[in-house]
Amino acid sequence: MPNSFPNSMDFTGFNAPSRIECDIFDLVVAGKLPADINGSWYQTVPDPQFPPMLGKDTYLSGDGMMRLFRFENGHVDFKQRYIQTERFKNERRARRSLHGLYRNPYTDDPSVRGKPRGVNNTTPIFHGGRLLALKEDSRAMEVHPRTLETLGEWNYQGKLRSQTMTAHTRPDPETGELYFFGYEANGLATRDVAYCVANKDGELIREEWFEAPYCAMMHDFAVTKEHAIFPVFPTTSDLGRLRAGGAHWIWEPTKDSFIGIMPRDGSVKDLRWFRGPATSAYHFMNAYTEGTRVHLDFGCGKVNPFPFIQEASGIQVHPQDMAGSFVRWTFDLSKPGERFEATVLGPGGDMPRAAEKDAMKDYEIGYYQTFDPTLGPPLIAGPVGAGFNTILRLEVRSGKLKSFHPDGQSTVQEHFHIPSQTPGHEGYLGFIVDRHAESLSELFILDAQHLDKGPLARVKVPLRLRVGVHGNWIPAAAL
Ligand code: V55
Ligand code: FE
Repeated sequence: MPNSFPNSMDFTGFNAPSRIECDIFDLVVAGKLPADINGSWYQTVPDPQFPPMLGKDTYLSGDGMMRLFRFENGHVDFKQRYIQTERFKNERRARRSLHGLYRNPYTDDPSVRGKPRGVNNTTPIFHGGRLLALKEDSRAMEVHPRTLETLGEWNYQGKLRSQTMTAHTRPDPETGELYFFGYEANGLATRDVAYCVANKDGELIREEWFEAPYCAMMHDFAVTKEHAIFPVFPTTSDLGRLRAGGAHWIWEPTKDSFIGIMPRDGSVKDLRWFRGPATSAYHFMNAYTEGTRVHLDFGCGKVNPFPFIQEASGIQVHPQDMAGSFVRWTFDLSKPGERFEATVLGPGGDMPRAAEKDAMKDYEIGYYQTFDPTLGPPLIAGPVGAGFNTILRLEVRSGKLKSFHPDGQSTVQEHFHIPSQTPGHEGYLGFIVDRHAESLSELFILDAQHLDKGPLARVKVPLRLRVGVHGNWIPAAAL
């Protein structure tokens, strides 16, 4: 194969394709891994096996790779395997890419017309005894949790009607249910959204459809003990544009943002839409209901941050002008009208995560990431181009912040929270550190409460691990 991966930020630095499937037994660990860390961290990575057919593409299109760090009694084993989607297998047979623009099948090679084009590269979840690899444009793929062998599409035993399933599902830690949705549920650029619930055994017990105000990139949603919250920010699609071979998404700031809220056990007929000016967000930290008020915490940006979407929209925005701040939006269901309140909780950022036990309820602590320009120039990592270099611990009520950053020549991949077995202990944070100077990776483990004190252990990986997207920690007892 000729090396014709483009020189763009999507394929260089820590975004350079890796294409390595491997096993490494017993990684070298510096420092001491706490004895109560036993379980598996799965992470999904877009990793294109071939250079883009059209000469350029986004990081988001890469073939899904599943990564596994398995922690056992102070030892860590590593495994990485491609997810064998139809698309992956078709391209492997042809020894080249057969797909065109991100989420536009009208730009594909005629040999794959009408065939599935999902890459399942965004989030691994473990629910109902199954490990699933998710991406918002298609159904889940099931992967064997030990061998990482691909087992096939998972469509809830043929019950799921939605053509898509979000990469951001919301498990209720108390009931074991999985809340999720699918947008473009009825096909490309449709406004249909499917709201779904699977019970703790992984059976689909509910699927109800509604129409969003317009077709938007609904990347995440939020659920409280009482409500489901659907965000609609103006990154929009259009079937005519897709048919003409254009971009799936453009940023359309003349449109308002909408937030739909319904009782989570009620009906989509009860959805109430709140409304504000154009904003952009990808991920929600948490949400909870307090009496008649619903709180939603997240990093709120001013404009869609992805360069390929900005380019399709004819704009170019400097990273400093996109960040916005970390906010709490509060919706008062006892008041009429479309308005809501916004409070600033911290500096702008993304990749927010709270401990799983705190999901859906009033909570004290969350962790998210930011880019601190004083640490050094931006380094190429992830879909926005510049990777985050700092992890923040936010005390939500007081706004108190603690932070950790590796050094000026490293970026951090999304962190995950590991619960501790010791009562009252806040648990640990783990994340991959991209060492740009050495082109190697390490997995850091920190005490979550004292993350400013630095790593307890550093798991050395003798490879450059291409920047992944999301991951989830599964305790050994759950597997
Ligand atoms: C995101 C990631 C995706 C995608 C859409 O981080 C949005 C946001 C890795 O794929 O397809
Ligand atoms: Fe995401």
